[in-house]
Amino acid sequence: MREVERWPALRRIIAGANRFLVTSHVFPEGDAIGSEVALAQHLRLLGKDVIICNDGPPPDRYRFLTRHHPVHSAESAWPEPGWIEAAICVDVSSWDYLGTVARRLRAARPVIVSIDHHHASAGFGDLDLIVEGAAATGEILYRYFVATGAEITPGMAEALYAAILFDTWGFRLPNTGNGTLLLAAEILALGVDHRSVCTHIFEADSFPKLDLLRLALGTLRSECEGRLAWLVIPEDLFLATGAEFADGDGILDFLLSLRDLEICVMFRQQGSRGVKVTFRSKGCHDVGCLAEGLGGGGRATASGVLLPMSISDAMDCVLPRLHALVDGQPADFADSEILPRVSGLS
Ligand SMILES: [Mn+2]
Repeated sequence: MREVERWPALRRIIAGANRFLVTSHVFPEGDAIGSEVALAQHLRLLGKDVIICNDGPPPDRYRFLTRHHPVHSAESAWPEPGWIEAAICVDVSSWDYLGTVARRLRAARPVIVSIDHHHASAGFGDLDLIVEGAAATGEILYRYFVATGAEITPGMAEALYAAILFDTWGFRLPNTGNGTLLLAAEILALGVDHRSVCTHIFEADSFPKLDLLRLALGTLRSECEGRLAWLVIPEDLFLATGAEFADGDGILDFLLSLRDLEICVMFRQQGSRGVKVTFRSKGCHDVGCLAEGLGGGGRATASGVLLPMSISDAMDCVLPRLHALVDGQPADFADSEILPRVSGLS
């Protein structure tokens, strides 16, 4: 079913409930938080009560968005039993990527909607609005607001613009198309300061994050005549720099500047939970399918998986698959036999 045909269904669900939980994936970033905040403001304009709760708290750099509507961790602000009538999950359509929110949502049993642009293989909510061609979930929301004649305040526009700017990494990634730029121009015209959003998203790094980048680049290796590159962030690099796990976000994108590179990957220790493996492709290989085969998920050009093992085991597991992908050989790995269902996102 095309997206426009599902919009009346979304509108009906919104009209039929008064108390909404809005949520997104673990480690929420620009598209997740921007989409949540824009949707929450839309629901507030309709007179609904809204709480935004994620697995964990939002990174500080998104304060310019959370001033429009607060974004909480589930632990600090999960509503009382019976409060949630409908839950709208943005930028996620899988129980695995909801973290602790999944267990709480399953217990609350509200009507569940997902609005997402990631590849989704199975039905997730009561209504799944998956638009894989969209550059960001913020783009889907913008199209919904326009199609339904909803008011878009400057605050909503800023949140939607931040979502699209983040997921295209400043309109640089392969998901950026003619339509993305036209739509971004429309959103800017609603009163968004482009430079201000860029500053918050791309120019808000701490010194420990840059220090982490310096040490992480020391582990950089290139294989397959430069078509594959990878780096590693073990726990001791976090300890040496004082950087947090989330400070590793974006480090992999620096590798995209390498000439001849087709795929890059980062192995990042996530405490006792295992190793977060993150993939980027310049577009000629589908790293979304690769991550899905490992139990994770994402898009063709940006994906990830959390592997519950050591960094060296994760490298032994992942690098041969990448060699096969880059060399164009059909993969013959018995994915499901080695790996339990685990979570991860780009
Ligand atoms: Mn997204």
